[in-house]
Amino acid sequence: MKDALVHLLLTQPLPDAIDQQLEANYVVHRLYQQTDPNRLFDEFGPLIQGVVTGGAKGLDNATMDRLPALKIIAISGIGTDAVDLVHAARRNIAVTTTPGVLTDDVADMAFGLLIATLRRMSEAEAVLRAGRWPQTQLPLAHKVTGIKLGIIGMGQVGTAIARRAEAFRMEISYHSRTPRPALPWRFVEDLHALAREVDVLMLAASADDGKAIVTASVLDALGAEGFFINIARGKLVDEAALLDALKHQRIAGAGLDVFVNEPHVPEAFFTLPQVTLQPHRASATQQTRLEMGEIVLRNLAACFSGETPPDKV
Ligand code: 8YV
Repeated sequence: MKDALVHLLLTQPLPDAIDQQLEANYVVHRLYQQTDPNRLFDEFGPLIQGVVTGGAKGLDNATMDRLPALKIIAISGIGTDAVDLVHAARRNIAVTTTPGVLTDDVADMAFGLLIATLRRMSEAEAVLRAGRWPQTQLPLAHKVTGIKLGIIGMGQVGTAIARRAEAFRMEISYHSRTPRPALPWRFVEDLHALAREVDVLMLAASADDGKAIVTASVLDALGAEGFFINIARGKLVDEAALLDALKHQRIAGAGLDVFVNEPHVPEAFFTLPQVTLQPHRASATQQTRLEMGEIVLRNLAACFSGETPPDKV
């Protein structure tokens, strides 16, 4: 039964089946459909008790503070870097995520980008689609099987990527805040050393402390033969340095699902044939988004029946 007292704010669309369940149980306000968000906040801000948002979108403090009755920020995603957890805790607002269910999709996308980039698939497809195959001599690509892969971040996603890499007989090493001796892969304490020795540097770290770790000097260490793949967060990379390294062929190529200022991507990327680009799609499958949505529903239900949401961070 619809509890007319509970108002929710959605910052981005959810799968239809999830949206329908929200509609059936709550009063739903859709921020992404508003031409004048201020009106929504003025009229309903004091009533809104729950926000459903994405990992990259999160909720900024100014918006949080326009919602005085807020009890829960339910993230449909695993990243909490776009929510100020300290600020939320101070206001006694629960923050929840959707752990576990998107790991495989993100690792699959990481591999898709790796293969597409090393094999120059975007560039070759663009030639074919433009009808230029007959007159084009494409450069040879880079072999994928057996390469040296360096993974930054060895959480669930990093581990899933490494498991896939084993099937491709890659030589796997990783850098992370803490070594994980139970895992079979080689830990490298110095990120520059890791970048120097691998063919592909794969970024799979969380962005909780918000600062760029893949800097100009890390890209220089990766070098002109090295490729960079990012399925984590744009802000973990010095994007200007990445563009510069690509433009001047100081690295060989990049596969990117994430950017600093999404959904806006520096146009300079579009003209680089050695780059594969995706608009933050790593978890964007019907199956996974549905599972993520179910977890959001269970966290909201727990919160509004006075229980601790099961996926509270
Ligand atoms: C989603 C993400 O694309 O989990 C995350 O933190 O960034 C992605 O899986 C995002 O949450 C969209 O809902």
